[in-house]
Amino acid sequence: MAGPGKDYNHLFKLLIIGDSNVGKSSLLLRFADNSFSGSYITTIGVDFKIRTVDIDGERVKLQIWDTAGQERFRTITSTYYRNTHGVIIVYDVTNAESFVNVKRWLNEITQNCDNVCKILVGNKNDDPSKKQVESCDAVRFGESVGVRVFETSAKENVNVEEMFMAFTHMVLRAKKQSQNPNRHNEPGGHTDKINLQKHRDGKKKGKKCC
Ligand SMILES: Nc1nc2c(ncn2[C@@H]2O[C@H](COP(=O)(O)OP(=O)(O)O)[C@@H](O)[C@H]2O)c(=O)[nH]1
Ligand SMILES: [Mg+2]
Repeated sequence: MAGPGKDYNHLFKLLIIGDSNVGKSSLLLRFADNSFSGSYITTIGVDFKIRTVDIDGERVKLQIWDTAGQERFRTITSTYYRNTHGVIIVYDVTNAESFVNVKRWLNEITQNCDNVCKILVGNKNDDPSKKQVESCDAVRFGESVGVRVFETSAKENVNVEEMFMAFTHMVLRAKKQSQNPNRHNEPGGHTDKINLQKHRDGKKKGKKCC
């Protein structure tokens, strides 16, 4: 139950980062638009939206921040990262360069946050003929840096809800583990599963990997 005067049990600040044009704002709109109270903060040039979700009977209020174009300069002011619980790093599966640049974003997170949850999201996964970043390469990279990978399409609403919910679970688990470190051996650590988009048409891809 939420405490008196509070409509939530947990409040998490999440960030969405990644190269320009990979679909960060589209992912946020897709996730938050059906039930949100949105704000646009012109003074600091950053946007955030709120969505509250239920996780195992607890109300988790997500304050999800989106950059307002500063990512074009490949760096974001360090105040943006302050008090962040989780960072969503987005690349575009149809743009190999945006995947290469994930390393830079990971470095920036390391420089600005200690102990933050991370998730890697390959967006625009809706046109196989344009795909430049193979799922297996993303998974291999994700495993090498200990970050779970999701492939999504904000355009076709594929895996977006699943990604945000799985990430919220991870952030909540991390909070509980930090409050009770003896529980750190519980199953379900952050590298245990890789969730990629299911092939909706049931067809197998020609290339086998992983
Ligand atoms: N095909 C496709 N296009 C997308 C998807 N998500 C975003 N876009 C398009 O990519 C462009 C950039 O999206 P935007 O959300 O502004 O990217 P941002 O700069 O990372 O915030 C826009 O033209 C979107 O319509 C997607 O899942 N699939
Ligand atoms: Mg944007």
